[in-house]
Amino acid sequence: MALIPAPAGTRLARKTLIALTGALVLMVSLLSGVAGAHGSTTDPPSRNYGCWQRWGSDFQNPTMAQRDPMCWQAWQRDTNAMWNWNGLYREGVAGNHQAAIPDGQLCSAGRTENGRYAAMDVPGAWTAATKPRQFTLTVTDQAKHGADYLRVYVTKQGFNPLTTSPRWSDLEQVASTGRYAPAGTYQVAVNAGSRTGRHIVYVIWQASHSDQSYYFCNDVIFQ
Ligand SMILES: [Cu+2]
Repeated sequence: MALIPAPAGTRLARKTLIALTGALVLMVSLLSGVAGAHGSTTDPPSRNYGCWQRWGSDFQNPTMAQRDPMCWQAWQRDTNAMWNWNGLYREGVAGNHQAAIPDGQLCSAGRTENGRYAAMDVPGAWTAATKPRQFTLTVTDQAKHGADYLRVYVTKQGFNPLTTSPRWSDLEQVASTGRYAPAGTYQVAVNAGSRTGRHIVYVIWQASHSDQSYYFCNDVIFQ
């Protein structure tokens, strides 16, 4: 009896089940690895967080190429940047952010992690959050690192995020905070002045547990 081969359909089903189980184990380990660590701007969403939030459960959907093309190119370039949306940081910068990050590479934190986040530097029609010119920005800290400070910059009026990856000189600082005790979220009031239209809000989160500095590009459209 044991020598009678299983019908082809059964064998296929068994192979599929094994493949699915393997994929599920991989997903669970990736997601649980992400869950306890680091953080990002979540409102407005950073490029890295927004692409994971919108497409993490549907990242192979080819309609992303039309509906959210900058996320599509990011997912195509390095899925690890998306699964690790909360790991966009550098270590040991000692507060010299401008020295550590070259112009044109602000959104990838100077191609940190061997360029894992390089797709964040590509200019284009990133999905942008509509915001009033005075709004509250939220950084989510899953790891409860705390913050020595948050610094918030906005691109100067006239800067075009559709065609240009920002330089430091394209930014104006609009907020700078003191320390935050470790918590799940940190908020800061932002006043973007008289700006209108599409802008990049750039955030530096200096974590307190060690010299770990996070850098986020957040696309907004001011009403
Ligand atoms: Cu961390």
